[in-house]
Amino acid sequence: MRKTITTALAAVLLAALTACGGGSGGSGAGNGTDDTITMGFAQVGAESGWRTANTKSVQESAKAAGIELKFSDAQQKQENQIKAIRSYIQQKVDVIAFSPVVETGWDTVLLEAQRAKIPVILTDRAIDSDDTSLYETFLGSDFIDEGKKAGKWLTENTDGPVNVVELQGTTGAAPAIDRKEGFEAEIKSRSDIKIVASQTGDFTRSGGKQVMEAFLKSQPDIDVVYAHNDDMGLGAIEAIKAAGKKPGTDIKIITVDAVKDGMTALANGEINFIVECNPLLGPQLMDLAKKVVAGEEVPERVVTEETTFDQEQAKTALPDRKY
Ligand code: GYE
Repeated sequence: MRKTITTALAAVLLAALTACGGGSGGSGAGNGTDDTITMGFAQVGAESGWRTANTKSVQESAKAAGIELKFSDAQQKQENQIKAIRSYIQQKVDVIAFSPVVETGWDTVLLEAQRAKIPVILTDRAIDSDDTSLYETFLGSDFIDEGKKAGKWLTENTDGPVNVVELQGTTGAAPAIDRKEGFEAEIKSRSDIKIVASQTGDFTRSGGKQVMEAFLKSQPDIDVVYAHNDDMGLGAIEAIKAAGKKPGTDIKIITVDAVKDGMTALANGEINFIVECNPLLGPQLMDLAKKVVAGEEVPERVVTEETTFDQEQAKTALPDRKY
């Protein structure tokens, strides 16, 4: 943890220097005037119900923890996220947290943060880099496991032959890559289950609807939709209904997330199974940020605990669902 200690020392030195010079009127420790931690958070976008809940959790938890939050929305574009991170480096925030849109292409900007001695926390999505010194910790779900849970339900609840169409998340994003991988690994045990078509719907409702419309035209025999998130599954439901079929019955639907709209469709019988992915990462993120800024040791991986829901379980869970 040499890097974090250096970071803490640098913060103390900077604070001392600024204090001698009379201060500059900023509010974050990065500006050197008080002990308030300033966090720059580069969010993916506002593509789904999951993301909306995640953003709210981060904003509310920062407030509760007394952390000053600088927040940006990258509209699902990596270049926007890189720009946001660079601006946080320039503003000398105390810590940068971000949820990388895609897995690759981060080394340059994260090296810039490292040189500026600003610690980085990955939240929700991981990066694919050999240099693990570029970030302090990664807080989020095990997406491969989520894909496996979806595949397991399918193998245990269907008789063959089963034709599956897959609605993938954003191309290159960790949850899209891993949910596909976990699902495929699990259905391998059943040679009568086939993925007959697979395409990205970009994690959005409109994307899921559009791709499903095309699948319904090109695939004569669809038994199951596996959507990498609820929103794309909800879009697929619209397309299936428009094609005169009954979602949940004529075509079974499996999704990931378990946000309120997804859980409602599950309880109503239009979705068959949902793997939970918890978006309420804010409180844990703020705890980790405080530790990292203080130069304390943190685990390099913090995994979120999650469950699954069938239709009956959704009916029971829905009234208390927070997102
Ligand atoms: O499942 C999806 C969102 O990264 C876990 O991103 C997140 C995913 C989530 O758009 O709904």
